[in-house]
Amino acid sequence: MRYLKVFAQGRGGRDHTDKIVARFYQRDNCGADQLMHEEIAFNLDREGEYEHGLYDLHLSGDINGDGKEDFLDQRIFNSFVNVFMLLGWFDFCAGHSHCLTMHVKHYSANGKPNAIELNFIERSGEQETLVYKASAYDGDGDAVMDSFTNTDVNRSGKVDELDKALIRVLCKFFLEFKWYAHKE
Ligand SMILES: [Ca+2]
Ligand SMILES: [Ca+2]
Ligand SMILES: [Ca+2]
Repeated sequence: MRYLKVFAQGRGGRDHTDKIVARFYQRDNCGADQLMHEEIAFNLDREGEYEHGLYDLHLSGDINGDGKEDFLDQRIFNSFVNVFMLLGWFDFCAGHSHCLTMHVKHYSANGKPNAIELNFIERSGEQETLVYKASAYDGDGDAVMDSFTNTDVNRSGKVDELDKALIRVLCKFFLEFKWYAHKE
């Protein structure tokens, strides 16, 4: 199984995000996780202020697996990072951190992903706690997710269309990474 783990690092609060790290893991049959590649987006502002959409990307190469290292890799990762930041799923308190993992949960008969799971995890030392999860489903088999769990993913205190839009767009970019094994 392949999955993606994303987290932000900074000096406190959502306005002081220094970088966002995305790690692409592969889990073998014995349950051991292997880090296959890591991508980083640094905040460009020297004051450490979060400036929407402005990142200095440090990519390992061809991250969408199309055989080319080009602007498309940059564009997908930049877009993904921007949506991830809208979740506000970070906590820079000492000893605590938040991360999001995403993986394809299910495939349709034609081998296309038709369910994606998002896990919102809090880490404290070596301990990882699943705080909540969200899922997206593709009902009509075109590999575009079209229904979503009622999850307050941006922690606004209510579940509304914005939460669904965030899940939908996150899943869209996640699928563009092609970080899944066909028909597990
Ligand atoms: Ca590429
Ligand atoms: Ca669909
Ligand atoms: Ca919400």
